[in-house]
Amino acid sequence: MKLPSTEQTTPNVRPKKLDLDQRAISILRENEWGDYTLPTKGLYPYQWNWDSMFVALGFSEIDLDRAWTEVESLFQGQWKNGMAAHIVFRRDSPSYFPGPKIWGGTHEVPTSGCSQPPVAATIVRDLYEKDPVQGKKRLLDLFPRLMRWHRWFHTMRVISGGAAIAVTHPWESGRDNSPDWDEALDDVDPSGVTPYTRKDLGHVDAAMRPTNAQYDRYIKLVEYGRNCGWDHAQITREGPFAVADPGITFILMRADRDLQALARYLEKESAVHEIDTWLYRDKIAADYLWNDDIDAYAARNMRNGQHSDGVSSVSFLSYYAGITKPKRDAKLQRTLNRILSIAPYSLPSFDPEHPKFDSKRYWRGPTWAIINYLVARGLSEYGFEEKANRIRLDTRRVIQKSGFYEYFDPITGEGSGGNNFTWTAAIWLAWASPMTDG
Ligand code: 9WN
Repeated sequence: MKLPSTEQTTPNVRPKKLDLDQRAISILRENEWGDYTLPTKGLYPYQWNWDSMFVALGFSEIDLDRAWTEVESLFQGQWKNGMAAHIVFRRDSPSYFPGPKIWGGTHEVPTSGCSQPPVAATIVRDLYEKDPVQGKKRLLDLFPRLMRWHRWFHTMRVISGGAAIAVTHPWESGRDNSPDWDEALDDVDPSGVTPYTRKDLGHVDAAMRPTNAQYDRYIKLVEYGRNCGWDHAQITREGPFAVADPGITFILMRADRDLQALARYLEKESAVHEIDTWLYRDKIAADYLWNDDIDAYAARNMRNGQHSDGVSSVSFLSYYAGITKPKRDAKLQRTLNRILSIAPYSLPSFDPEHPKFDSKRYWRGPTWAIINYLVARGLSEYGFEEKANRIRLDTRRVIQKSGFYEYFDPITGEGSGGNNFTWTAAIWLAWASPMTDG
C-alpha cells in the first residue's frame, strides 16, 4: 500500500479515503491480543488460523515485524503430527462455543482438533519478499513448520490414490454452512449429541448463521474426533464426514508452489523435490473436482463420489492454484460472467441462481472480502484483469457503503455477521483501499 499523499488526492474524496484507511488500522490494533489478533471481539474471542494469515497481510502494510509475529504465534498451535489447528484457544472464554474442553485437543497449547485453509505459506512468501534481509531468520524458523503442515494435508487428508484434499469437518473448510456440505452432512446422525447452548446467536441474528440442525452435526463431528483421540488417519478414512473441497485443495496447491519458492530461496533441495511430488498430483485433483453439469469445480463427497450441484466462490480459485485447461477455462469464465452479471456486490459465496442461495446466511450466498482477494489475485495472474478489477472494486464499494463487516449481501451490499472485522480491515489495507491503486 502506498502512503496517503495529500497532493495526489482530490479534496472531495480524500477525507473518506483517509477515514477508512485509518479505521482499518484501528480495527487491527483494537483486535490485537498480544502476539495474535482476534477476528472480532465477542463473537470470536480466540486466534483463528486463516484469519491470522490475512491479518498478517494487513499488518505487513503498516508494521512488517508485527505481521511476522502474527504468523509465528499461530504455529504455537501446531500439533506434533504437523497439523496447524484451526483455533488456538490458550484460555477459555465464555462468549464462544465450543471451547477447548469440548474439543479435547491433545496439544499442550489448547486448540481445536481440525485445521483450516493453508494460506500461510503464500502469505509468508509475501512477507519475505517485502524484506528478505529482515525476513530470513524468521523464515528459517517457520519453513520446517510449514513443510510439516503441508505434509500433514498431503498424507492425512487424501484418500487412497486420490489427490484432492478432504475436509473432515465443515469448520475445516472455513466455509462452515456452505451448501457444498449439505448432502454429506445429511448422513451425519445427530442423535445423542451432548446438549449444548450456542453462543454465536447472542452476537448475531440467527438468520445470518448456520441452523441448529447443522450445529448438532458440527458438534457430533467434534465428539467423534475427540472419542477417537483425534486420530486423523481414521477420521479421514472412515469418519462420518469427508468431502473433497475445491477451496482447501486450490489454496494448498498455491501454497505448495509458494513453499517451493521459499525452499529455493533457502536452497533446501530435498524440500524442493518433496514439493514436486505434491505438485505432480495437481491435475488429478482438479480433474476429480470438475463438475461438467455446472461448468465449475465443485466439492465432492469422498464416501460416494457425489458432486455438489452448485457453484461456490471457491470454484474460481483454480487460477490462484495455477491450474488451467483451455476448454474447461472457457466454461468456467462463462459461469463467472453469469454470476458477476447478477450480483452487483460480487463475488457471492454461492450461485445466486441456485435454489439454495441465501443472500444473508453466512456461506450460502454472502460476499466475503478474503475470498474476493484470493480469486482476483489468481484471475489477475492469468491476465483476466478486467474481472479481477471488477471484484476488487466491488469489494471496495461494499466496504465504503457498509463498513468493515464479516460478510456482505451480494445483492444489496448490506453488511452482515460481526462488525469491525479484522480480516475485512486487513484486506482493505492490503488490496481494496484506493491507496493500493497503481
Ligand atoms: C468456526 C473466524 C471464523 C472463520 C471461518 C468462519 C467462522 C467459526 C464460527 O469464523 O467460523 O470456525 O464459529 O462460525 O466461517 O471462516 O475463520 O473468523
